[in-house]
Amino acid sequence: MTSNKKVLAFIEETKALCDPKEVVWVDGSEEQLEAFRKQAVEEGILIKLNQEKLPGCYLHRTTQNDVARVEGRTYICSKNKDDSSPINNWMESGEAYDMLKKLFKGCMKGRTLYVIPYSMGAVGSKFSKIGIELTDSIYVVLNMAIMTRVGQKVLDVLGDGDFVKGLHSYAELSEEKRYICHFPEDDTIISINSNYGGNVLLGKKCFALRIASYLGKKEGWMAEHMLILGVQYPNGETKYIAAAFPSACGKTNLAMLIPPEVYRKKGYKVWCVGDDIAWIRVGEDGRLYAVNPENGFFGVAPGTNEKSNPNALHTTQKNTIFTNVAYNADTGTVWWEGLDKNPPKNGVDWKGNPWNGDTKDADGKPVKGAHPNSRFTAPAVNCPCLSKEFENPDGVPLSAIVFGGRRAKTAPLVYQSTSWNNGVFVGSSMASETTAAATGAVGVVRRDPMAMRPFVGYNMGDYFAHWIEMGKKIKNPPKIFNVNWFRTDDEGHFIWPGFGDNMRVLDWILARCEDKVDAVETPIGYVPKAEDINIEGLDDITTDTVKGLLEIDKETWKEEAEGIEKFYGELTRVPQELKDELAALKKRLDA
Ligand code: GTP
Ligand code: SPV
Ligand code: MN
Repeated sequence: MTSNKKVLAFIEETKALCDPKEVVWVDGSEEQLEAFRKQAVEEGILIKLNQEKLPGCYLHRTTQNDVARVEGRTYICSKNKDDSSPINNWMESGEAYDMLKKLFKGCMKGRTLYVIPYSMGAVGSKFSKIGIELTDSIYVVLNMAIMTRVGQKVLDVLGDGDFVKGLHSYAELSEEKRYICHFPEDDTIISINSNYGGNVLLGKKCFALRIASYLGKKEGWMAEHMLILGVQYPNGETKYIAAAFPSACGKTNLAMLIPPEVYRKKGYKVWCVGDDIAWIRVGEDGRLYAVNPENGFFGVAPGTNEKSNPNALHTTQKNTIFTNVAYNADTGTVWWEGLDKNPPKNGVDWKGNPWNGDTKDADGKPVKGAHPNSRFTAPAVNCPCLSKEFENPDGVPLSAIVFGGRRAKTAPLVYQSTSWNNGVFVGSSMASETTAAATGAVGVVRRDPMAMRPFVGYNMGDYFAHWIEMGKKIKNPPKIFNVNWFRTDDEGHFIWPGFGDNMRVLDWILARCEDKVDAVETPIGYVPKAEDINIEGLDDITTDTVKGLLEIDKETWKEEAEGIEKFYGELTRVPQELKDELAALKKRLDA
């Protein structure tokens, strides 16, 4: 498979520590993957779904204590504490290795150790990076084979080169002994006692964000929690946008957006390049270029339906692994809240209990069929709106960068920052209500800079400084915006229709990038004139509604500025440029 000494040594070390019964290399062939699927079904890890309705599709249920990323047990490990962030967990590297070694000792006894060589980015492209994940989980193998490019072809490209080491064992799935540790200084990730998504598919958040953000800082590029999409105009031209929203705040939905009829009739199309992660570099022409390093989508199932996101739904109709959704025992298919109005009559919920749409718990409360963070793992090639630039190793040029989150009040539907540094300030001060994508309380507003709070592999202040530094290198920087699809009325209903209708906001954003539309200057930045948001074909939205959505309440924003100041106070190494931006905002609000 390979003569790379570092790979072989990594495997030998792991064998000695974990004591697996055998080592199996993942070669990436369909025959081998099919054998793995068969084995996983035999072992009860996967349920084979109705192959006529859902060819190549399987269902997996995790243990009930292992359903989301565990930020409380996710660590950045470095020599010095201040090289991580006060808002993230830190462990001294040596201490962390010692602690983990004890937990891994003999943990794979009687199990198979799988070797997964994988490439983040198109295999062999100059911006791609290679990882080797060693795992005892066949579920991880099958998911990694969808989410990344895996197998012998990756080893061939690796040759004698360096790679990111990833070691994973589901061990005992013990919550108390669960650790997701990153050693950016050693290109190493170690994860134990989970078998869920972002905790264990080490190419995703662990490598492509935490390790890669650190590499990006060192090497002069950026790893961001961003979707990438292209808006194709009726004249055939396509403009690209990257957008950072926190987990479960609408990246997959926006990335696969279908424009409303008024736009479709004119010939507008939207193409998906990526739905979660962007690696961004400065191109020779002084613009920013973004690639999606992943090869599949690990998307939130609940709420995905024929109306909200038909492209995502279509993407999951073959060769997909569903995790923690409900099972329809009559049809051999899957169901989740918000799919349609026909929950299975003879179903099984995500916990494995008999379930139908009317099932109640002991207190008479409705029981959910699917976990709120249930997911689909689907190949990118399935996506009907996949961009033809998906595999382009040079990436796509960005016209705009968009930040956004869930804010019931405060943030308007959209506004534009006034400069690169002001845009970095807007990103750094983002806040959003927490979601089910991570364990912990849901719906609590927290600061989530650039949607990267859980994903920066080094000091957050240094990360901000890196953004400022990048700005100096970009001759033609993209314009930076902020959006909020989640403003609510007094009864708590979302005011903006969202989903496909977000096209109307993208339209304004791109018009601003080309100086084709005016804006109103406010203390926080440029806001659209209400009449410049196209509401043609929307039944419940008037120009007055849009006015309301764009309103900026000075008193609320003064509180917001206080909140930002408090947040900066919790960090170290916040660049002076951002403190200046904050001071200027306060001054404008007081004027
Ligand atoms: P991660 O995969 O965790 O990074 O999530 P994501 O950012 O890709 O979020 P996703 O697109 O999966 O959406 C998460 C939830 O937000 C789903 O329940 C959607 O239904 C909901 N959502 C997405 N877009 C909109 C929108 O425009 N308006 C409203 N109201 N809800 C939305
Ligand atoms: C997220 O939480 O942002 C996700 C899902 O995309 S996970 O892979 O678990 O990180
Ligand atoms: Mn995500």
